[in-house]
Amino acid sequence: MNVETVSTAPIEGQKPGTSGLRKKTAVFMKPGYLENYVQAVIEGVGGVEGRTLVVGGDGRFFNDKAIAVILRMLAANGAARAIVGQNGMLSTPAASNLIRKRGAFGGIVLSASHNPGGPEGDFGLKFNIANGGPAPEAITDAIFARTRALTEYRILTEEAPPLSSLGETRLGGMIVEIVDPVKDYVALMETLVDFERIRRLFASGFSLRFDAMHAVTGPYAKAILEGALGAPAGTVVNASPLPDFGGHHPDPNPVHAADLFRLMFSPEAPDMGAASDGDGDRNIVLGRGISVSPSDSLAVLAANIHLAKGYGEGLKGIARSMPTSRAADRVAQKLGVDLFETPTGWKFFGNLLDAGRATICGEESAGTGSDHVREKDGLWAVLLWLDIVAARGQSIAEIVTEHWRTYGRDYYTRHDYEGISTAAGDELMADLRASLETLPGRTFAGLRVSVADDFAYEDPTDGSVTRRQGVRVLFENGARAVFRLSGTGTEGATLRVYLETFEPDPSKHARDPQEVLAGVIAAADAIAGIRQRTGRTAPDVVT
Ligand code: VG1
Ligand code: CO
Repeated sequence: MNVETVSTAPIEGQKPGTSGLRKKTAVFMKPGYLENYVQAVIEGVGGVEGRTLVVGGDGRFFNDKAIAVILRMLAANGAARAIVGQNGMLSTPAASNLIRKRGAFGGIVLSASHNPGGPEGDFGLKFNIANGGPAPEAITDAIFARTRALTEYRILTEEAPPLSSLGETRLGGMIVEIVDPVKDYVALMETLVDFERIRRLFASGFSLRFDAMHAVTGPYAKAILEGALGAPAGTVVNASPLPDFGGHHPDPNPVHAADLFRLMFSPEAPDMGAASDGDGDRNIVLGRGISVSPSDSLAVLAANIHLAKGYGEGLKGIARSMPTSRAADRVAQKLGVDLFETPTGWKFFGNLLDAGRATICGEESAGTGSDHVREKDGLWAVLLWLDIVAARGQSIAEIVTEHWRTYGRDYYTRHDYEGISTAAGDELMADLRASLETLPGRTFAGLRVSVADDFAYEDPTDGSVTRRQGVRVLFENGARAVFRLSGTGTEGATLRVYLETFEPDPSKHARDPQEVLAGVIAAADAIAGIRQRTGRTAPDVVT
């Protein structure tokens, strides 16, 4: 085998964020950029000699070329086997499943998730560890440290094999095994939800539209929904993955999945609408005339999960990211199980799931998952909803409104200010942090602050501490505003403002969240000076 050792020098800014390294595609395609980072990953995780790794991505532009380089580098660094999704495709949850099922050392997942793809779009690379989950901070820190000290990388001179035909080939001393990306995932889903019951639901005329947004879930959704579960052909739309996602952002929010949202609020609405994102880990669920906020979705799924086939024993605990609404806390309290509040990003759930302390996890950003893998899982959440709908024989709207009647409603919205200058974003957060001690007792837009802090998390399983995870402001009426900067963007800064308030009275549950939260929105602006500092009069995205 011909290994070339190429001298190189550290490249600035190869720092993994909320979910791996994300950059403009053009940056990733610069000579040596990908190679440097992959070598740093290999060294940061302690080497890959003799090890098995899973490799795949969401099929975006540069996916195949990047995989070819990664395979040559894994082989040159002594890996024993690479398990690769056919044509380089693996959804994030399917990659997580494969790592676990095959007992791999870890995996390299290529995606920038909900960010647009293409030569002008974004690209990303994330390392997942043996439990199938994103590398925890100790490892991402080690990877970053390697990026700053690198002097050479190793790559095979031989070309990588084509990724189109299933089976094993050899690349240097490494076996490249191309696998069907869908098969194992379908088998896993069958153990978690009742396929027979959902089949009967579709046979009875239940209608669904699943929008795969030209991203990786298309083939999975077609195989499961239209194949195994017998939903009519055409249930899955935008089902063929495209390298540029058809020019759209594969983000299942009201802005980028506007067609689906419009349909679900129109007279032609099917019984259920759903969509996933670029790499298949996010989900949004809608009923006729109702969009289920992801925070509510977590709470409803937690409250009903015992009805699903794979969760008859109920929950060990519930975990949510800090900015996610407190709806899930009410369910945990009623069930008498623990509720864990973690920083944003799936990497913080892994330890809780491994330790058997949580069964279901969720984030307000359209992410839900369980202990079946170590990533959030878009299609799984949709299937779980279907199983619950089938078991309860009620519509999505009925299930959600009944949930609110039982637990009260946590009105919730997130306002994103995208592409503001890094300086404005940093200054806003720095000033907020500096004012924390003086906020309690003061009144903004009529709301009095009771507590303000910067969220820090101590992992209950290993004691590791993660600080500065977002500024929380609690008001005396129980409302909450949270401020943080996105860690997945590739240009400037994105400010996320998370706003919520609790309404126990069922006669007040049918209101528009933006109206109900108008006071909290005004108070958040008064506290942080958003309009004045960003020059924006309205958020770019409201979820
Ligand atoms: C965002 C979301 C976060 C999610 C992360 C990765 O991070 O807020 O909840 O875990 O994306 O999701 P940030 O730092 O931009 O707020 V995905 O589907 O992009 O892998
Ligand atoms: Co994603």
